[in-house]
Amino acid sequence: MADTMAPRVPEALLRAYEKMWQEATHHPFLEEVKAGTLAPERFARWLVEDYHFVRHLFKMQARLAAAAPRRDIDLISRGLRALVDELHWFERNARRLKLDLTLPMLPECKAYTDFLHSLSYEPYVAQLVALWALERAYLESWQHASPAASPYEEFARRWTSPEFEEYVQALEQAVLQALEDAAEHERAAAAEAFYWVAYHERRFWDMVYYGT
Ligand code: MP5
Repeated sequence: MADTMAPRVPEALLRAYEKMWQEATHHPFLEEVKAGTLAPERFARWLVEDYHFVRHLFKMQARLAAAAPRRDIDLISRGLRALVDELHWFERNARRLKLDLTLPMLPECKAYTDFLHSLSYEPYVAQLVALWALERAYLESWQHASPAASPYEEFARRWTSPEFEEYVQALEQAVLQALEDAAEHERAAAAEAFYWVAYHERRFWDMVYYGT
């Protein structure tokens, strides 16, 4: 990013890192969810690691709420509330499938959540871009897994519902506004945050599919 201008709109971020984005949102894991052929132990690994991810995302997003300008507070707090419900949802599913949520995170999940926490040292716009990017990655990924076959339908529906799509679009609008207001060095930090989200999303699928 040093000798070029950093992207000013969300679409330009997606274009600038097109190949990485493609890799972050297409994976054998998702193809097998769609076909209903995914091995239960791979699915179980995803569920446990994603639970840890969401626990840490809550903390990251709480800091984002603290840094948010007035215009973004309704949106960010709506997202926070949804994360609390989602933690309960993961816990219910883990109980049903008899999965242990107390095990330590796998290293790739730890690296991703450490990255999320490191964003507290970055400008607000970089934190917001990371949140939008990781939500959009899940929207696109699960769209590729849809319609999912049994027993995975409910999981794919969670991240492909009209409400979730609308949330991702609202985040994209907030990103647009924040990038417009940002200085060039802040836009560069935002582009870097986008890059790392795409990187970690891909590693996350590899981890749950292939193991660590
Ligand atoms: C999300 C997630 C989406 N649950 N896990 C990963 C690895 N990336 C993105 O976040 P949310 O809050 O579940 O929509």
